[in-house]
Amino acid sequence: MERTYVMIKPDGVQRGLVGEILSRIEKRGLKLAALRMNVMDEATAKEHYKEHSERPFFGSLVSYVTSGPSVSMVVEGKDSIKIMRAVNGATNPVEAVPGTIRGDFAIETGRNVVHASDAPESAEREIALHFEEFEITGYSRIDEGQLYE
Ligand code: YYY
Ligand code: MG
Repeated sequence: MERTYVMIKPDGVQRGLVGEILSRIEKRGLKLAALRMNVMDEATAKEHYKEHSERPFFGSLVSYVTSGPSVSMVVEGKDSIKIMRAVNGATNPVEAVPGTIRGDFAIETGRNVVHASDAPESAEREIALHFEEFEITGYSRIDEGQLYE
């Protein structure tokens, strides 16, 4: 089973979207393997977004993700990385189609509510950055026999 790192950013928490977003992930059939709310510290945020460190929006991105509580999770399932990118929708909400989280709940790229890892290497890196291995649970959901062929 593939794992990915997903975050509900501070705007998602402030706007009361935590339950809605977790529900979409669960209903899709993906498993919550780890789940935590905290205020991300600046060093962790800079490390998380280090691929963007030279971009003009880096400073505001780091202030935004550290501005208040966010929800971090490890999501598990077959093809979970690609599925979560699709569930979240396009980075710029203007391009995100309705039915996606960003397409239903966001307007601007700088307040796009959610994050999900974009590839196996980034998923592994981001999970290790945000979670200790002992925090990640291993269990089966009772619907797995119907979800997977
Ligand atoms: O992975 P994803 O979140 O969909 O987009 P990235 O291109 O990795 O950018 C990360 C993050 O940076 C994006 O979710 C919002 C912010 N951002 C921005 O504020 N302005 C941009 N022009 C591009 C990205
Ligand atoms: Mg990204």
